[in-house]
Amino acid sequence: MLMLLPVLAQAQQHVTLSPLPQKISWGGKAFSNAQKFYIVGANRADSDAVELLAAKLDIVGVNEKVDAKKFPLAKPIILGEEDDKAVKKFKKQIPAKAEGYYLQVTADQIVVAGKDNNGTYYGVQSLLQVMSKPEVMQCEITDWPSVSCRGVIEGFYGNPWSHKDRLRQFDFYGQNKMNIYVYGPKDDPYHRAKWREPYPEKEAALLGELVQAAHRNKVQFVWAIHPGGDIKWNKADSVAVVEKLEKMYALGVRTFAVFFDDIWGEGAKGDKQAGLLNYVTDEFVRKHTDVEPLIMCPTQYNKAWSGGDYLPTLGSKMYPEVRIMWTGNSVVDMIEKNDMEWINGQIKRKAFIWLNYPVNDYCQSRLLMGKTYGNGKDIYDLVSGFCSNPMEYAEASKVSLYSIADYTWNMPAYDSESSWKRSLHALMPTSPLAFAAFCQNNVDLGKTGHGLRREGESQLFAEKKMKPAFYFTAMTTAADALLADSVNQPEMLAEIGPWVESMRLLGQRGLHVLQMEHSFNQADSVAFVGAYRSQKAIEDAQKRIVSRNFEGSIVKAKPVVSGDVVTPWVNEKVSELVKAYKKKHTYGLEHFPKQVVEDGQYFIKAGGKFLTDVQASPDRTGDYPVFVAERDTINPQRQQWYLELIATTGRYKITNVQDGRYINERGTFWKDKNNNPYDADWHTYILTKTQDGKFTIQCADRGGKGFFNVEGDHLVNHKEAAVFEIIPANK
Ligand code: LTM
Repeated sequence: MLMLLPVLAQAQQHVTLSPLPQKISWGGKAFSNAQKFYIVGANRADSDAVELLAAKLDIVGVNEKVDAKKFPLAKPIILGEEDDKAVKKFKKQIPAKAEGYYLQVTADQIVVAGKDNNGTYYGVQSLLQVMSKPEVMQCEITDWPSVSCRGVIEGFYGNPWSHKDRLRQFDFYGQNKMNIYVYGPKDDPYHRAKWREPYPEKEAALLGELVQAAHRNKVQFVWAIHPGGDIKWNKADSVAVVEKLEKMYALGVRTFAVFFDDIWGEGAKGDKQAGLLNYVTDEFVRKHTDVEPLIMCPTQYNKAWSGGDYLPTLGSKMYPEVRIMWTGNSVVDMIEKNDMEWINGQIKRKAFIWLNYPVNDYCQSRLLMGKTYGNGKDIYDLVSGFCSNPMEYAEASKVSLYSIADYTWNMPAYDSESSWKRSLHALMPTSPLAFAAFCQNNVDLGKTGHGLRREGESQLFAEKKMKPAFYFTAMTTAADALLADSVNQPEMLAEIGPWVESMRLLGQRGLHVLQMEHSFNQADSVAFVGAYRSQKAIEDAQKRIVSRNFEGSIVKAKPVVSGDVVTPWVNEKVSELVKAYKKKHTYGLEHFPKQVVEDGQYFIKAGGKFLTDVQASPDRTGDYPVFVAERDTINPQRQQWYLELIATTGRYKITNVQDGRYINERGTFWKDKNNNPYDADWHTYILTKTQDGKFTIQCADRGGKGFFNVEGDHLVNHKEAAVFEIIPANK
């Protein structure tokens, strides 16, 4: 038995394994990693584990056969599963948990003894990590997973991952002990829109290849069908589902899922869905001896959307072995113990978590590269599986997936901060610090309908722990380092490249804005205008960046970096400086966005009536300004609007003077007063003066190119423009 020195162990431990093992202790140096080995037990042990060892270590013999004369110093790796002869002596040390393993590294030998095949394979994966440094330390590990199904659901809208993306993912899952991958990209037509049709031959062959690659990495490949959009609840369609699954079975798939998310109408009926799942279980799953129980995604897949007897119907009518997916209290949510208890009670089984993070299909301009935090560390006994729905950027998603692997393997020990830091080193070993700087600036989603926010974006800047000049320089330096590293990390850089470039430009722009400030303070108008123009040119270049080219019509994202911290800071600084400059100087005014009306308070009139903020709804949410014939003499400010030119866009923001609410692109006020995000892309307008001195008001950028028009007594967004009088309020 190893002599373990727990205190010294910390100092000597050169490797932090990931996912963190359940029990690990370290001893002194065992040998160098240039060591040669032979495998004892290779003929019975898990063949993927044997192959992995052969591929990664210097194996000079298998099944004890080693030329002792030629390799007198070769050491044995004793390998096998619980009942194999080779590991018999270590049976007691093997944890009594599925996928568990015992690993021992001493100066004389290595033992990898798995509870089952996956266990042996995971033991080898841990061994490879232990051996990743030149000096290999003695150690003893007893390990098993917290959650039985740990992995990824490719379930997003947008560009499905490529074949190569997926192959790289499976290797990554194997290395990180994730054992399930659910195939359900919304934009694969044969998954959803054309669910009845078989895959064309070429695509079928590729899928077959994927299944094998997944299995080699001990990853169950789950193929999901999404028939709910147009299913008829009749025999023909039930048979069509089974026929399609049989085709996927022929390609090697052994676990299947049926999805009913994001549908309504006929397809959304709980009793019919339960009937179909039972039919497929009877007619397909149970007719094969090697098919796992089904997984289903319900239509009411989160608490906010639940109601009626839908979930209890699934719970009582669907065979208990069918696993039911669940995204939490809302579509995008982190999962806690109480939530699990609630849903498990409804469906009378342990829910299978579909975590909508780091998916970014609803906030495509952002990459979600921050810490993965917020899920309870006490839910491992309450879930039947835990899968993360990632971004369409497969490599970039690995920052979070690395932590999902860590979390699901050893939940009680999970630490989001340290896991995140380890992921940066693992994924960008040649430039971890630059990658950390990049990830720190790509954390938050901004305001979205789903409401999830992620904290810590550009923290050093936000908390003023670093001066802006240093911060901007650090951004450009980190971006340069990463772009230069595209040789080492081509796949990652191909995905994040546009954001890296955008970060580089943002840093540069920030430096020019500081130059503007300096020139303003020095009253150097030539330098001020020069710096303004430079930052503007950089901003324009930044706006031209789009994410990688995709085939077909699927949206390309316009990268946004530090969208809630550094970018708004820079924009506001430009506006503020230009405003101040215009008050004092006349030089170079033609370079700034055209001032169609001076910033100030105005009446806005159409057809002789005054646009008025009547505060129609008692809690002041969801209402809209209306045109009123009379001047409001009691609350005159309700009819006064503050028009302000945004120097970075040349568009105007229109805010009510009485209560500060701004008009959004629909001509209304934001519907939730507590969630009233101003966004210059949506909520600003181009004012154009007509020949008779009136104005048209056009929505701009993401708000579409429509104009404000008048319908009844209120504003509407229309392709035809109405003309408005914009009259200074002091007249
Ligand atoms: O979450 C589920 C069950 N379905 C869809 C996903 O396909 C999508 O990726 C996420 C995030 O937008 N939201 C969904 O509703």
